[in-house]
Amino acid sequence: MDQTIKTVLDKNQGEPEFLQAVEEVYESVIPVLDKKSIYRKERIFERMTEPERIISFRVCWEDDNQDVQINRGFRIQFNSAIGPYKGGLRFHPTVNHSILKFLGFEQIFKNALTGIAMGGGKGGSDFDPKGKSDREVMRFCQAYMSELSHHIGHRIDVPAGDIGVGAREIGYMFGAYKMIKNEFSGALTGKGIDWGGSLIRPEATGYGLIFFAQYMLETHNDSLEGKSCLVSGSGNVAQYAMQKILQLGGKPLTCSDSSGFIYDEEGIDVEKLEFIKELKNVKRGRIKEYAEKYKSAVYTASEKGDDHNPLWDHKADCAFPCATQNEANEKDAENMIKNGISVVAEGANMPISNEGIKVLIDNGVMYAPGKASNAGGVATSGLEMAQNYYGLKWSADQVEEQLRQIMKNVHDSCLKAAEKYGMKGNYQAGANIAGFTKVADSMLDQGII
Ligand code: NDP
Ligand code: 2IT
Repeated sequence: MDQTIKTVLDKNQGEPEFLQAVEEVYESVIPVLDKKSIYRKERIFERMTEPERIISFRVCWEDDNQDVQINRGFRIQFNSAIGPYKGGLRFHPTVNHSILKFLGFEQIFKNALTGIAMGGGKGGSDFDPKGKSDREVMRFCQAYMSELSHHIGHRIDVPAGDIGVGAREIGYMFGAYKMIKNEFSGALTGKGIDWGGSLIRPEATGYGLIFFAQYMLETHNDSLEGKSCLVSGSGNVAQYAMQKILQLGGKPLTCSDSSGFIYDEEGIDVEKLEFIKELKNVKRGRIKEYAEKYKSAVYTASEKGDDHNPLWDHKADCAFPCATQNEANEKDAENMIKNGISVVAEGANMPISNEGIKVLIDNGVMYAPGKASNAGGVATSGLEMAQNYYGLKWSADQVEEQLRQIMKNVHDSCLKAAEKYGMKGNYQAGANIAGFTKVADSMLDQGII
């Protein structure tokens, strides 16, 4: 093992998700580091893996029983070489330094790929919104923002949503930010349409993912029309991925939550998707209820300790993991191949293990890493920032057209970078190389900081 990666691995022991993300990028950029020796001399990779700032704080709030609750709040300002820190907030009990560092690290390259001037950041809390009343969520968000507000701003760091943070949470956090700072500005994205939000931001990650998959298929003179699709998750990304699959003539067969998944042999159509949206966004129910309503569907509960995820063990053409990190491993990748999957594009961040990715690529599956294929969310956040800054409001068609063009550019830059380094068609290598070189060159220009 060479010294560069060894230093990073040694320094970050006990942070498995972060190291997984670092190793994934490092493998791809070795040829770049070898070709341009100044990157190694200036220790660019080592500097990139060290966050510029980690903010860690206590969040105290009172629940509906008037009991005191204590959570941990974080914001990782990872890299500002190409713009202000930008990236989502995750509220989930598993949130810790390792998870947020992996997400913040990925965000650096993803944001660079969008072509918009945004640095990388991520934050969140181990707070679990599940089972909490709206008022409890509000009090938590206010308490969280009472500290976070000191560290963000529309030219400093602009958070948005991620797992457990949607329109409701952004609303409460924006309200708190405005009260604390006495300022109405675009310090958060994913805002409501009437108070500074952008049309198509809710749809953007899922739509962008499917545009990306469509561009991948087009390189083989193919399209999503008539393709059966396995989707995981049933939150923001999964819902709008399914919506765009349907608009392009494809057929979603599955979706899931952390308790289990449904397989609908007749396909999830527009009406069934509306049921899912209502179930997950309004009633905050479980995906199990889908199979109680639609008899064409079978529900399978997830089993703790299972060595694979049975959702991926169904015949289909495309797979779109849209739930969370490491939801598919090597065995799942083998199952995808056995079941005839030819396109895998990640909606979630790092949903497939590094071993799983290798299996897919070695077997000729067209594979897109999340930092490229889910970049539509943050890209549209960038469009929201631009509208806020100039006081503009673009129509849904205008935003969707820009999103489509950005996904095309991300797609093409992956292919171009991969080809330049002799790895034609390898989106993983291409995304890492294109994102890395842009940030690395900006860091070189700005000196040793
Ligand atoms: P949501 O909170 O809206 O939905 C998350 C979905 O994933 C839910 O169905 C949830 O199930 C499931 N899930 C969460 N944690 C786990 C777990 N540990 N095991 C199994 N299932 C789980 O989040 P998003 O849709 O916004 O995010 C999904 C993924 O997409 C994440 O990886 C996120 O980082 C990524 N992403 C999001 C973007 C965005 O704009 N929102 C942009 C780019 C990437 P349950 O309801 O049971 O928790
Ligand atoms: O992972 C991601 O790119 C997001 N959660 C969206 C970040 C953003 O700032 O819109």
